[in-house]
Amino acid sequence: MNEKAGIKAFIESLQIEVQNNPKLSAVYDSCKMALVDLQGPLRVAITGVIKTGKSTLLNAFLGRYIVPTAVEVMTYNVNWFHHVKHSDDGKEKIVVRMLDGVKSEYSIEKLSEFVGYSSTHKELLDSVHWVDVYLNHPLLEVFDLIDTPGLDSLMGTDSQHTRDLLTKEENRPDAIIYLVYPEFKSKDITAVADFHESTGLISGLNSIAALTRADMMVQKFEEAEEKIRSNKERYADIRYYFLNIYPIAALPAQASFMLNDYDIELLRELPKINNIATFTADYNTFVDKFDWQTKEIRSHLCTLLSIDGVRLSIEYFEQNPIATAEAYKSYLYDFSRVELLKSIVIDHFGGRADFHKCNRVLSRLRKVCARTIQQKEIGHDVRIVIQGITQRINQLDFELHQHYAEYYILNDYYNGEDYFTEDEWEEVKCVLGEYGSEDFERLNVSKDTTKTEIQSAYDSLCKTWQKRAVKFGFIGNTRANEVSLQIARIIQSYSNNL
Ligand SMILES: Nc1nc2c(ncn2[C@@H]2O[C@H](COP(=O)(O)OP(=O)(O)OP(=O)(O)O)[C@@H](O)[C@H]2O)c(=O)[nH]1
Ligand SMILES: [Mg+2]
Repeated sequence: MNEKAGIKAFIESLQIEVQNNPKLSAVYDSCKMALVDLQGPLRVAITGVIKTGKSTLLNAFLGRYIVPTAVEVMTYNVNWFHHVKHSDDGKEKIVVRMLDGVKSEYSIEKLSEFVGYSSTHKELLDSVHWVDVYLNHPLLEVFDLIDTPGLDSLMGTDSQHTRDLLTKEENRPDAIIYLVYPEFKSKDITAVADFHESTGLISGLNSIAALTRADMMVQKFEEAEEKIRSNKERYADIRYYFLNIYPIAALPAQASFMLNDYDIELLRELPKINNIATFTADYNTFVDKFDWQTKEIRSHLCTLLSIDGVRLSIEYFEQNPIATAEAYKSYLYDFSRVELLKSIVIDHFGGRADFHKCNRVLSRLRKVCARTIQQKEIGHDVRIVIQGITQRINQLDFELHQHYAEYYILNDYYNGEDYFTEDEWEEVKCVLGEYGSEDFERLNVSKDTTKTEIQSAYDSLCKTWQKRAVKFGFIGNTRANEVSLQIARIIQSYSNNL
């Protein structure tokens, strides 16, 4: 039986054991919630301060314009995306959940009415708790995706809704993608630290950051990467919060499925116009002062691409005047690096879904037991029962630690443990899969390395860690000694499984 199945079986039997004891009703409720959680997909929230491009990235991930986006503050309520197979009638739809508990269903097209900000129906928006969206998309088979209002929104109760929703036990996401633009600022650090405190959630194990809108930077991705480097130096805490920070440009990815053939033919014409660089100097010049097509068309192109994307397209058609529309769309999509982020998210979160879920379920159950045992009125017999349950939880937790030893080692890194040097930690992160779980990625060697070479690299790395274990043992650093031995064992298991 695997870990998840073992935990599920334990919770099922516990639920039966406590169901008729009113003093253990909280444990019963926690079991019920745990069983739902264990079989549901991992929940990934896209979060960050306002206007970082959260909704645009969500649309880009789904390859469909579903969540409204805008230059002004837009997302007012949480949109929770589920695969259509979880909808009660198997159909695509939205289910609006009001704060008073009432639920109503609408077609997907109505989504913006319930989540997009509008001063005219603010009262309605304020009475929405969140919106469930059921959609037919393969990515949603792996994760639920949650689009959130900006964490620092000043427009009313929306930020509070986000915090309440995301920090409540039953709704808490398992992982987050944190977006920043144009770089990390102290308010991001505050928002992340705050979120971490209320959920205990953010660590590199389940959080990834992305620096967005790289297309708007003069030097594009080069500049974004430089910003990431200097941000990591300036805010040392970033290393504990996130696996890494990846630069992206979600708007060109969204444009790749929003632009129609007519739009593309117009863009192809632009490089032929004299002094085009002057007319595309900024948004206002392009939309208000450029005598080409209509103002509506110019503004439409800027909405889909932004002025930076228009310039990018001019450059592309200058170099590829007869490229097909498909080739141009692929260019936009590849440029965005959204696919790379998506594959990192799938690999990093998807591969660890069971671990995150088991961990969450056990820690929540343990908390409920701890709360219950403190109640004076429960009596001696119930106290003994809870002690027994806690012992079983501890045993399962111990087995989880054995089975997922690598994640607990990585957790030490993200918790700032310094029993290894920075270089040793980098080696640990790499071999334990933080930069990809293929053998060549774990060993940081080229993709075409042969199986024999991989084997011998694993064996030699295993020996290195055994030697380090001896060294740490010799100097009396027991934790480093113990973890080094664990690492050597894990590497040995990779080698054995080749
Ligand atoms: N140039 C460029 N613009 C972008 C990019 N991503 C988003 N935008 C633009 O930035 C604005 C905000 O994007 P949204 O996706 O609505 O941002 P958000 O974080 O969801 O905003 P709120 O929900 O209001 O907090 C829109 O005008 C987008 O078109 C990008 O990668 N490049
Ligand atoms: Mg939004």
